[in-house]
Amino acid sequence: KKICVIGLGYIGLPTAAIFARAGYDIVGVDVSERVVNSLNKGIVTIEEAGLPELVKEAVEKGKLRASLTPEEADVFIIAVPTPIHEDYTANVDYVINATKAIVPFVKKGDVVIVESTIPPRTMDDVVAPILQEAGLDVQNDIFLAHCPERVLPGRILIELIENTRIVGGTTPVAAKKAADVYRAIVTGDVIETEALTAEMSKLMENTFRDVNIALANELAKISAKLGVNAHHVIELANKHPRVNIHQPGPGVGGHCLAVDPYFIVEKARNESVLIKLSRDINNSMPEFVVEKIEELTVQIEKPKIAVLGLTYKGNIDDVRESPAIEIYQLLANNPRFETVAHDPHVQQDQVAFPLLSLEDALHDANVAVVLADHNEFKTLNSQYVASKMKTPVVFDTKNCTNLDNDYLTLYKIGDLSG
Ligand code: SAJ
Repeated sequence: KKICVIGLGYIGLPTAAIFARAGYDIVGVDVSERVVNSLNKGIVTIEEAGLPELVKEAVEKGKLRASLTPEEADVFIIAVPTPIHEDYTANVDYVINATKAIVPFVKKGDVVIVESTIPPRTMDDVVAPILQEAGLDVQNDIFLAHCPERVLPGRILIELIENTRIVGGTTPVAAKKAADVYRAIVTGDVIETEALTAEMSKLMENTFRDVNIALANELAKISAKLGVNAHHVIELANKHPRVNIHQPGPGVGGHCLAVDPYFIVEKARNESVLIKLSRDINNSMPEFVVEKIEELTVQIEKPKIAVLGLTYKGNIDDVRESPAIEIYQLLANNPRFETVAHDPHVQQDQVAFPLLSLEDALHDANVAVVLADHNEFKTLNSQYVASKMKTPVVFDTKNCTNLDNDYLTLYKIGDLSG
């Protein structure tokens, strides 16, 4: 069997590699020449545990290759991004373009799967009509389904195989045919449903998390006001068997949690009150962090702030929608501060400002603010940090460091008592 995977990003590439390992012939399609050329040399351009080895092997065995244009195949998997417009509505242009690009190659009996996260009704209202208008009968001749990806960056290769998959067909037969594609590689359950239910369940998974994080972030703000340690409160409340308060932080980033809830809001604006408010609360966290940094440095004339961590979460290289970048910019735009940044996982060409080594960033700094829970920060040594800084103050917004108050003053997002 041959599979054509459109979009060789965080989802498409690992998916392509796993199917290739299972013995399928895979052609991966991407609009970027750089991505296509590197892949054909067996080189991976994204950071994900285990991926370089897997891709290299698949390419060497001739099971995986890349191309700028789609080809005939038995199965088409569309895994392109769905970014968000400035007015917080979904931009499904890449999904539309990918669907149009495969149209000339889709034949009777083929399975067409959209993995990209999409607003509810996109399969029925946008994707199906494109294929239909091109003369393909989506009720009978081809099998069209939405199978949302649900993997966690950093654990993609494990979760692609072990997680339960939801397959929403535009017809029951399509659901079955598409589900069978995944059953060849997935050890978790593969559940068949309708396209709209699949679209909505994917969006609600991330919305559930976003709303719960908003609750934790609100608790952090309340705790700052009342002078109570939010981290202790969470730990104790979570001893209850049915309570699971999430972790407060500098905001919610990434291209999933910070985006997907808006896809629901867009389609049911008046009804999505809590969902919208949660987005607003999480979006307010960078400002909250900067406010606290201002409070910590009122006495200092031109405080030097060392921003440690720019990715949207720990141990990845992804800076998309990262609240850390926003915090850096808020600080850098404020002439009161001298702001420097360090991130061991980010390359200089990913950001528009200079990246320093840890040592240079900490040198003579007044406050070090930890914005990502990278392993490198979890193991920071108190004496080392204190020895480099001018005034040894650390603000840990991820509650991840193991620094001790003997050598420096440690503030946390949920505990600003110092
Ligand atoms: N965060 C908190 N507090 C928490 C948990 C997370 O502030 O208690 C923050 C993180 O620091 C980060 C953001 O939330 O900025 C999102 O991180 P995440 O690890 O929760 O999720 P993502 O965006 O990397 O991946 C999510 C996952 N969804 C769920 O866990 C429900 C993943 O399974 C999805 O596949 C992915 O979105 C996606 O592509 O939709």
